[in-house]
Amino acid sequence: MQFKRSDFPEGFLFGTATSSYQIEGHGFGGAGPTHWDSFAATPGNVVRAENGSRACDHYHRYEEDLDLVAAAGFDCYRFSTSWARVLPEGRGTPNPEGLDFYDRLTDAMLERGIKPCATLYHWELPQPLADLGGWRNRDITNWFADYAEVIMGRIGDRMHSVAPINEPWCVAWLSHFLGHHAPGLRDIRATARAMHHVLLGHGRAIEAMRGLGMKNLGAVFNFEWATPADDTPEAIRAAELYDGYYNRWYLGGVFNGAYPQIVLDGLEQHLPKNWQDDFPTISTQVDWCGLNYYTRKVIKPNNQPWPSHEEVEGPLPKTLMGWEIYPEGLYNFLKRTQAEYTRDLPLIVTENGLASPDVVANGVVDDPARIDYINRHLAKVRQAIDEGVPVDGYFVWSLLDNYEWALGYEKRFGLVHVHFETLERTPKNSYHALTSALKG
Ligand code: PNW
Repeated sequence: MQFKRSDFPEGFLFGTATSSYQIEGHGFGGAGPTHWDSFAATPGNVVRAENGSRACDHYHRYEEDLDLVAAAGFDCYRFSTSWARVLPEGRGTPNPEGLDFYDRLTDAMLERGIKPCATLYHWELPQPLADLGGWRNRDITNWFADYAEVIMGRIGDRMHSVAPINEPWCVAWLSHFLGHHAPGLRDIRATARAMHHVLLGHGRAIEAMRGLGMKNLGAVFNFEWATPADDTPEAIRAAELYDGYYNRWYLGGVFNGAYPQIVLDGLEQHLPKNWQDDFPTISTQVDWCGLNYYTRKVIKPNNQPWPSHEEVEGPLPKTLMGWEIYPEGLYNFLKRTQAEYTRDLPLIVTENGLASPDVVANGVVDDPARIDYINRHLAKVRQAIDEGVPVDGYFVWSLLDNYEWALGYEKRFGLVHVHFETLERTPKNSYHALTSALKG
């Protein structure tokens, strides 16, 4: 790595991130079924119809995995709790084994001097709630707040930070409009409702955790910088609309108590009645804002139904996901988020990383692309800090190669290679480089 810990301000936190369904293994230990199990079982949704039933078997290997987090010199570990493991029916009676697991996991972090940073929803909705309409059903906002209370009632006293929802755009748009993630819908009305309910659920969960006396509560968004394909007014407007429903909708709701008009123009008719009345809860005070950043998109208009635009291939080098590498986008978001939405609140880069073609050869995994990607993005974080943006931390996605959702186990984002038959962990060269940078 080109950077050293001492290049960043005193107290800047380095971490790495994972999520429950992507690493733990599911369907045992008293956990209930989730909509990702059923989505993955439907042919055509996921590469080779793979699911998270075994994943990295982190449920049984979490001590070894936390040893890896600690040995690299990370300050924090961003993990998620599985709603279906805590509440197998989604509501009602908690699963004691599930609560015990997160209790052990928390203590195992603290024993290693790692700060626990929790996310309550990283996408595996309990199937019984999916059957009731999931994020389309306004009742989910209450079920979610109840779940927040149950899990944080058990481990909340030991969390460094908590965010209710990982990436509201993915929960709403990717899953209800594009159909790429569970529940796999392509329905504008369902999308609009999910876009609103996911933020109301966020607000209700924050309020529930405040009720428990918790502090350092935040929100985690995923952002893609929208670049117009050319400088025609039509292309500029198309990129603005993309930016509106991808990025600004969620920031606007949570920090400014308002949705962007350019998106309302296409969606308002599908929102639930009296949606404005929910803003006091949606925009309840949070303590920090997390940004997950990977790439940008180049956008051009088309003649399809709203939003009447499409992505075109950009000219920049790409990762194995086909995502262009564009570190400037992270800088742009840090600057703009502070200026227009979060002002003095701390910003945290809660995810950044890439999929690369990593293979183990003689016990070594050489992944220079990952080292370069992290270096280039951290340089942009550094630049934003120098210009006065209060960025307090940076998390690499991900600790382990894991279940990459619709792409199954094919795409590897880990600092640590996982052999999905033997489950053997092999730290990649990026892991070793980070270790030297953090400890050196
Ligand atoms: C993030 N897209 O999600 C997630 O938080 C992780 O669970 C995931 O593994 C990581 O990025 C890498 O993909 C996204 O298709 C997943 O646009 C997919 C998309 C965006 C974000």
